Amino acid sequence: MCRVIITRNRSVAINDRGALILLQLSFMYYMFVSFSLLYWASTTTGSPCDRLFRSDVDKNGTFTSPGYPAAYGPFMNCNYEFRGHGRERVQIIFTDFVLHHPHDDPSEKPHHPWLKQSCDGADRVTAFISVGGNKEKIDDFCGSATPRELMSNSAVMSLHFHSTTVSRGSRGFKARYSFVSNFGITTGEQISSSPCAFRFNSTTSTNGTFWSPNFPGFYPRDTECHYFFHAQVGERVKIVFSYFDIEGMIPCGLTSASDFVEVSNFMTVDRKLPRYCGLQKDLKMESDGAFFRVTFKSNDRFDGTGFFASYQFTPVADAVTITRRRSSSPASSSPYPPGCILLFYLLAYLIS
Ligand SMILES: [Ca+2]
Repeated sequence: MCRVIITRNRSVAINDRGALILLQLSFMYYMFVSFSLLYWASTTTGSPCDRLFRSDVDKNGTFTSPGYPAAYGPFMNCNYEFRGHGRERVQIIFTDFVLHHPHDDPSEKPHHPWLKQSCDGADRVTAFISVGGNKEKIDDFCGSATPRELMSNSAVMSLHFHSTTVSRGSRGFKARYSFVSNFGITTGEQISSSPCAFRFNSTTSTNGTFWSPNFPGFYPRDTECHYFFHAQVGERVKIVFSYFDIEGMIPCGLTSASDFVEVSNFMTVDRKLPRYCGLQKDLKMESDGAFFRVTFKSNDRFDGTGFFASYQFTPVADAVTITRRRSSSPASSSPYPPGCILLFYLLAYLIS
């Protein structure tokens, strides 16, 4: 009886051991498959044409589509990642751009430069930025129209190149990248203590030009730049916007979800002066005194191509100056000739 029990126990023990080994083998197989899948996933989500550009390695350089200027292959998916740091922005300037488009018929291309060809079903480059930690698409670019300059809203940006089944010999694209801290604005003196501010002094130059970030490309989102103009005593600041394309609608602020340009005679808001947005032609303004401020601000959606403006420090109007000179001169303020005045004083002396 006891033997039977022992046998049964042994039998149970042997069965348990077999099950345990089977379980271990199953677990090992599961782990092997899992690791294999993970390895496969890690090796297949990347692509041989992926590129990573870091500002601590190179501040600028060039990159191209695979095989450029020869034709690129079909079914390509290439990621180009750009990683800067601090207040650096990524600026992309395409120098050549010829991608295959299934509707590459000139009659189907938009005639107006503001209109874009649809990229549906076409080889394309898609630009992404980071908004609140999430990857957000800016736009698609396709066909043979060279895209405008691009600029990120932070220190990171990425491009994705996708090709369809047939490239038909299109040579692809070539572009230049830069990690910039000046927002593409090269005039004035950049104020290092501010994220984006530039100072223009009359003592340095009496006239010049300034423009929005990344002009003539689309300005970056979530960006605020200040332009401070300091004239000398007796001077005023004249501003002329020769190009103005700021996405938005009146009243050009938060209520209309608009980007805007604000001008002010003060560091604070100037209640006498409106904010500007939309398309404007030959927009002109003049300061009341020796200080003027222009501020550009964009929000986190939709883009425009910004503005290009000229500034000039000019003396206060000549007529005012002449009036001041006359009023300060006793001889010129008298209605009588100098000789008459002398005679008057002489007669007064003799009579007394
Ligand atoms: Ca906007």
